[in-house]
Amino acid sequence: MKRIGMGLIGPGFIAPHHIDAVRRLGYVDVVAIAGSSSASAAQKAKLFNVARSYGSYQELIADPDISVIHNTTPSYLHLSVSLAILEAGKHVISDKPLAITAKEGERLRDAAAAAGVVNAVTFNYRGNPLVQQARLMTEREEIGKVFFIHGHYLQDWMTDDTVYSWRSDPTKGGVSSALADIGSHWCDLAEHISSARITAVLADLTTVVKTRYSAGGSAEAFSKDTTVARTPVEVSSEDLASVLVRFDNGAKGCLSVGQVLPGHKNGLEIELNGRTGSVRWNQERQNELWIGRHDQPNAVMGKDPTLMLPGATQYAHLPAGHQESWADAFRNVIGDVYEWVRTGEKPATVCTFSDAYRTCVIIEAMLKSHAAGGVWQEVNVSSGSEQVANRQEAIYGK
Ligand code: SOE
Repeated sequence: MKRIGMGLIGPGFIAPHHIDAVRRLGYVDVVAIAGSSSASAAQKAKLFNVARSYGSYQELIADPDISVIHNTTPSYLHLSVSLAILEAGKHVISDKPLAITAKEGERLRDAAAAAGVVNAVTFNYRGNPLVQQARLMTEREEIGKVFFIHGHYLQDWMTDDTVYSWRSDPTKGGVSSALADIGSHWCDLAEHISSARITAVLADLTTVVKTRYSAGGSAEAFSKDTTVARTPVEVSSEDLASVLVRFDNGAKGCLSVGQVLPGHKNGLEIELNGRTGSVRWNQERQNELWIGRHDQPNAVMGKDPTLMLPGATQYAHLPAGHQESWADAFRNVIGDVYEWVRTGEKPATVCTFSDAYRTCVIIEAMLKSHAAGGVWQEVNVSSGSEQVANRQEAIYGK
């Protein structure tokens, strides 16, 4: 198989998972890493056993051995870095959210369509085998017409007021915290599993921890360094949100999101209720899918490739009873994007810049709804040039 050269810009918290995922594919070479300085990039390159390092993203983009670039910079840099990658005609994989505003997301969607290259955003929970099982069951109407989609994404890593990273700084993480960081995952999953689109939202937001104590610099997410002097910072972004949701197929929904909820680590849960059955998936019990019935006993389906629907089985790599994990699902998402790079055919599971732009608009609608005093806010997605999924000539120079 033809080998593909990959480069990564922004070697922070999530970077090793991108590198691990591409290495597991077997046909991708991690060519180089770019960081904010030559020294930090060189140090990370050594840590990840990568031969080349660059002190600027422009140098990495210009490297002729690299054709796919992963943008794992803090959210405020997504726009400039992804635009530069697209302008160079290279394939781009961006971390979520696509951008810190819907306007920026729209620019990226349009630039990706114009470039005709592979473009994807790592809404990684799509890669879980039982998420795909739930999506396919819903598509085959195994739970009937879906009328209610609800759930939550609850975390506690920001409970302590000494947790302060770029994610709480509106100039770097955007004005939204909980909704943009994790509410976005739930919205993406709700649309992906149901194939319905969120059309309106009504949101109530709260900042529970209003003052945080910054250790300065660019602390990474989950950093708890207690050895440094700290300065107080007033926080404006929400760390708690309750949202009502309406979908274009008539379904209703509700969602709770929080980052300061003691005991909740990575509690992403989604349930779809249809007229003949229900499905529920919880990230912390990701090898199980709850299937609810009114006229039969309920069931918990374990991840088992021999029992899963065609189309979902390839996301499971181990037999029944062998637990798979966050990193395996992440690898699946990255694997699907490289499949698109390799073949020119986009797998249904890939979240494109166009899909992720929708999510930016949904999150912004939630912020607007709250700012207007808690009123229904429509999700107004601008029309743009169609996604150029198969522009083989642009990608492969045919
Ligand atoms: C931090 O809140 C975080 O790492 C998110 O950024 C991820 O997207 C989520 O998967 C887990 O939590």
